[in-house]
Order: sequence, then structure tokens, then C-alpha cells
Amino acid sequence: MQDAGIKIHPEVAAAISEGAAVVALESTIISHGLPRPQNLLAGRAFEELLRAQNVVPATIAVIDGTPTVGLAEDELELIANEDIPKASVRDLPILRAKGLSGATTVAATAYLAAKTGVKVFATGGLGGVHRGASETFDESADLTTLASAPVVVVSAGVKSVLDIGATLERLESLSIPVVGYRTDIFPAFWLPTSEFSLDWRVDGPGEAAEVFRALQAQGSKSALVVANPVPNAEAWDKAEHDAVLEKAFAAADAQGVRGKEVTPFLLQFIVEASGGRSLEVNLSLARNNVSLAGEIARSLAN
Ligand code: PSU
Ligand code: MN
Repeated sequence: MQDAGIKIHPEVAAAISEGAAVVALESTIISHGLPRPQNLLAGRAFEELLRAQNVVPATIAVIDGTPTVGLAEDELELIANEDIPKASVRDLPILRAKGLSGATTVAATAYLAAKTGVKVFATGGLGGVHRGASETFDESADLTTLASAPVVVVSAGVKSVLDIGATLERLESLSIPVVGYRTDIFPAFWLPTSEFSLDWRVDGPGEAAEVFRALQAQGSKSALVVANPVPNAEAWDKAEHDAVLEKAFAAADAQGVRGKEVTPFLLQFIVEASGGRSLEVNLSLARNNVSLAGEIARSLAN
């Protein structure tokens, strides 16, 4: 099915038109966020988790220039195994004109989900305001895009390599509601807590769905950010986390890593310096987000 030049998988299109539960999944986490070969296995596992809940998965990516909602197996393999660019909203027309494939960020995934009527979206962590942004202006387009993409976004907060406080301030300025899922504290990706508390929480999928309905009834085009902490039993040890991050920042500094290179450098350093521990945590928080997104989608479908 084609909708404004967007290809929608027939199973996803049918579910959308019936008002059945559908959850969008991001592809940058598969192409850039996780190493091979765990990335393809994770991409498949996220879809399986949703199917087990009777929810239709819609992994979103750009395939040969066409934004595609719901990937076939060979398309998921392409995203996982080929070196393809990371695509935010502004990259979509360029990929289209050039006929190239790309992996969609939170921004581009939420944008395409909203355009096609998918109401719930699961990811690992949101992009946000980078440390030092007051000088570099480095703020993810995830934030501004979510202000006009009406979807429920389930994430484990933002990575502690970002400026969490500034990210929360920007979400406030953009009038994007943020609720903690069974928590009053904004989670920091690998850790279930940060030093930042939240104004509001929800205690079940039905309550998240209710807030989203109210947001839409108000005429808002904003996303609802549901901050879902990694379960305590699966979280990274705080002391180890702090020690590895400190080493990572020191290494970036010592090697003169600057600008756009800083985040990829830190993330790769963190996976290696933690002996893969950060990767395990990343996978479990992502699964946890996918499951909750499935529950919220079911609640919205009922
Ligand atoms: N957070 C993660 N892993 C990721 C990303 C964020 O833990 O791979 C990706 C997401 O796709 C997010 C993007 O939308 O990075 C933000 O990138 P930028 O800061 O360049 O907008
Ligand atoms: Mn950036």
C-alpha cells in the first residue's frame, strides 16, 4: 500500500485500518546502535515479542529511497548487514531522490509512524541535548520532531552521555509531555534512575493510553514520551557505569575527539570498556520498552 509515497506492509496496513494494535520500531538502533550480529537477532526478537502479544510489528526504514513501514525479512537483513546512512527527517527527501536506503532515527521513525496512523513506537533511548550544547548547538532533531509527531514513544530515557537536565528542559519548552512508567524519576538508559525527577507518572498501560487520548482530544500534535526504566535486576551497576563513563570521557578528551564524532566514540568505547555489559543492558531495556509499547498499543486498540 502507498500513502504519500510511503510503502506500508500489507499486514500493517490491515491492522491500521482495523484499528488493531501496531507498534513501530526504529531501525537506527539496528544499523548503528547495536553491533553485528546481535543487531539482526535483536531486530527479529523485538518483532517476535510483539507478535507474542498479538501486536503487529512495524519496523520502519527507508528501502531504496522509499520510506517503508513494516519490513520484510530481506529488508530487515539489509538494514542489519549493509552499511547504510542514519536518516533523520531531513534526510528522507535526499534518500528518495537518490534511491538510497537508510535507517530511521527516533525522529524519522516517529514522523513516518504518525503519518501512517501507527500510534505507538518503541525505541531504546531518545536523542537529546548533548553535553556542551550551549557552545556546539548539538541537539538531536528527535526533540523538535516529537513536538509534531502524535505517537506514544516508549524509551528508557536518554543515555547518560547526554545532558539529561537540558534534554528535559527542551522537552518542556516544546510542550512534549513526559511521564515516568511506574517511576517518579527520569531513567538514564543503562541506569533506572538519574538525578532528575519527573512531574508525572503512570502506573499501567491503560493510564498511558488514557493520557495519549487526552493529549489528542486537546488537539495537540505532540508525542507522549513514556520513560520506562530498565528493570533493576537487569540494570548496569551504577559504580561500574560511572567508572566506565569517566574513562570514556577522559579518552575522548585525550584523543581530541570533537563534534559529531564524540557520541559514536563514547558509545563504542563504553561497549568495549564494559566487556559487553553495556550491550546486554541495552538489549534488555529495549526488549522491556517493546513489551510495554505492545501493552499500550493493545490498550489504545480496545
Ligand atoms: N540512543 C541510543 N542508540 C541509538 C540512538 C539513540 O541509545 O542508536 C539513535 C536513535 O536513532 C536516535 C538517534 O534517534 O541516535 C539520535 O541521533 P542524533 O543525536 O544524531 O539526532
Ligand atoms: Mn547531533
